Amino acid sequence: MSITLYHFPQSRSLRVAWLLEEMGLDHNLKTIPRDEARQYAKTEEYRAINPLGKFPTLVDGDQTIVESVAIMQYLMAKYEAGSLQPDPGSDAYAAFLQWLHFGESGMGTYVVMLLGHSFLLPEEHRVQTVAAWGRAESYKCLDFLSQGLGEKEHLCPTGFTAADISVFYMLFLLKLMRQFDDAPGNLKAYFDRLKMRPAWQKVSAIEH
Ligand SMILES: N[C@@H](CCC(=O)N[C@@H](CS)C(=O)NCC(=O)O)C(=O)O
Repeated sequence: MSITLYHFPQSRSLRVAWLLEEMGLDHNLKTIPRDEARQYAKTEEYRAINPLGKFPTLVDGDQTIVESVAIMQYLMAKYEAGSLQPDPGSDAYAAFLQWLHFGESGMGTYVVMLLGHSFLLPEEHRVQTVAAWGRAESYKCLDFLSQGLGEKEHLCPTGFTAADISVFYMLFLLKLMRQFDDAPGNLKAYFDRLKMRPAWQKVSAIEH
């Protein structure tokens, strides 16, 4: 069985690319350069794989799956996840699932609101109050994360897990937007620690 990840730089496919590296799973990375991604997403070839035209998409043999966090759960359930997820029967698993999903479901909406109304939309379609709302809600999420992290090195008491990968991506987006400077100190230190992981350094350097 061969695994192919459709990836474009700086997108949520980074989560999956990072996890694949941490798991040491053989895979093909089909990287679409950033300035070609929107065009490629509209092609018949890609629409046949992912009718939404979004990234990431993972193809694993006969399985095709979208949604970055769902793909992460799928990979960890199917292959050897090691310490990247706590034992489903353990106390740490609840915290793990919470943070794994919080990275996308809890936080994604607000960060994307800020991103859309500050950068992505054409200027004439940007609404300042929506951007401000996105920023305020994103910062509430950062406070919640900061409390959850406390003095720990990682979100789960068991150490580095896929939940850190999920959440890190949202911090990365805020950082790209230069909206991370006012984040709580423990989160800034957490971000700086995670970005030193060799697997992140490898996947974040991929441009095409
Ligand atoms: N919730 C989805 C979001 C997927 C998504 O919106 N991906 C963005 C990149 S981060 C995308 O493909 N954007 C291209 C577009 O909307 O044209 C996930 O986590 O995979």
